Amino acid sequence: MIFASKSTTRTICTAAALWFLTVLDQSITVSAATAAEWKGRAIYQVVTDRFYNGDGKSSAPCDNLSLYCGGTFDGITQKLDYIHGMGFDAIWISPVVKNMDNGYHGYWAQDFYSTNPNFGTLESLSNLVKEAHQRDMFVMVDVVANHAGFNGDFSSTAPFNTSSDYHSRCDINNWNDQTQVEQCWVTGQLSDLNTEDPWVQAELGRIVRWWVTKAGPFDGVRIDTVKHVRKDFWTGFTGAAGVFAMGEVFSNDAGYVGDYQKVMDSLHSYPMYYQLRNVFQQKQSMWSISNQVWTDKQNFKDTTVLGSFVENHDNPRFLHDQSDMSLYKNALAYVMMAEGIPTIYYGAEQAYAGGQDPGNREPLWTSGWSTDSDLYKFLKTLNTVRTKDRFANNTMNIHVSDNIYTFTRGNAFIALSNVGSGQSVEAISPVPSSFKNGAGEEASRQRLRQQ
Ligand SMILES: *[C@@H]1O[C@H](CO)[C@@H](O)[C@H](O)[C@H]1NC(C)=O
Ligand SMILES: *[C@@H]1O[C@H](CO)[C@@H](O)[C@H](O)[C@H]1NC(C)=O
Ligand SMILES: CC(=O)N[C@H]1CO[C@H](CO)[C@@H](O)[C@@H]1O
Ligand SMILES: [Ca+2]
Repeated sequence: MIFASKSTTRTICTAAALWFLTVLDQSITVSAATAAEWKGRAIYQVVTDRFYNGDGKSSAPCDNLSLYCGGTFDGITQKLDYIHGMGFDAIWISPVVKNMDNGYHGYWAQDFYSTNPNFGTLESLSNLVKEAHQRDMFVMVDVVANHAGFNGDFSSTAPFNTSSDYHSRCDINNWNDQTQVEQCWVTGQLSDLNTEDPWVQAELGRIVRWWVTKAGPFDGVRIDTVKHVRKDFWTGFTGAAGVFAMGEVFSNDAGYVGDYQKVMDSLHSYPMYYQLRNVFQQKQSMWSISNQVWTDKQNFKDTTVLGSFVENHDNPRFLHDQSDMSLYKNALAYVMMAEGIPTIYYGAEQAYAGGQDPGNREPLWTSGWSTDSDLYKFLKTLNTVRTKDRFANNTMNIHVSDNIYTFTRGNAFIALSNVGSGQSVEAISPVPSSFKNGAGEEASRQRLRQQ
């Protein structure tokens, strides 16, 4: 039982991690965490600049969400117990490299080997990882290999400082043309790295290796803009990272997204995200979820390690588009209890409701950090159930109808509805007899076949 207790010593699996141990604090338990070790964890997604400024001025609002608001690595460290107290055992933080002006989100790299001074020093970053590990929490760092900052300011970008390190500037006009998607510039502005060039490829591998081992050691990487780089690049890149990798392929097409699981461990569950929005925001039939479960199984190598979510930094928050708290809780319960690695966006626990980026990147310090809020307690309860059943990774549909979705996860029985507050649904108690024999599962397969 590798997750048995905080004091459990995890296996040291790579030479690099071993090297790290000899150089730094011998007492830290480190590992190049694998997919198997991430499976069963739940991630809390932090936008570093918006989480906690750590300087005591915790009530200062942020005047302009397009500029730096003041969050730091030390701020996250100071609030780790707030996250851990909700039951999360992993965090995902923003890219840590030095950015061009106003790159508060981290996706506009200027120096791939320097720490973003707005967030703190390499030392404060290492301290954050160390403190997380002491709480048996994993840390996933966001990394970008597709592009540097914008508008082709090559000479001031390190180490990619010549125009031959980049693709020629062009707009993505035809999203069905994969070569354009890979070699033209995202938004027409982000300097697109020439990932066809062997030196650029090798250097990007050295960079991710450097951060994972030196600044962390991080337990995983989250990879940005995956579909904008040729697929075969990622095998070498994730190999160099040497840890669990979860990538962003922004698409609702399970066939398209699933193909990328050939070159990395995991992807954000974007196809299911769209269905969760349809079902819990628009009240479409629960069959949309059930069908997506099976579609995903046909298109992904391993659906159990996909990062499931209903909100992130790139989309309006759930409560912005649908303010019914009951629907939100049902959506969150699906993310937390169904197959996959739950990924909950910071601020969910305080019922944040921001709209399009950057409206959805509100500072958390204005919330007052209540651990008594309805949703903080709700997420904590779900994490308690999830952790108790950590190894029971089998999920089975029991009963699906337009308004009800029930499934089992190990010994837990979960019933969700999409009717919203104050509405009633058809009776489903007592628990259907099919709970034991999986008849519901077979019925949902048949229903799918008929469509
Ligand atoms: C916020 O900052 C952005 C980026 O500098 C700027 O374009 C915008 O005008 C600012 N908004 C306000 C309200 O000052
Ligand atoms: C470009 O970067 C390389 C290191 O990758 C460095 O040796 C060289 O001096 C840089 N050139 C300029 C013009 O900054
Ligand atoms: C309890 C349980 O069902 N565990 C299963 C989790 O998944 C692995 C393979 O993915 C199975 O081998 C376990 O039996
Ligand atoms: Ca590209």
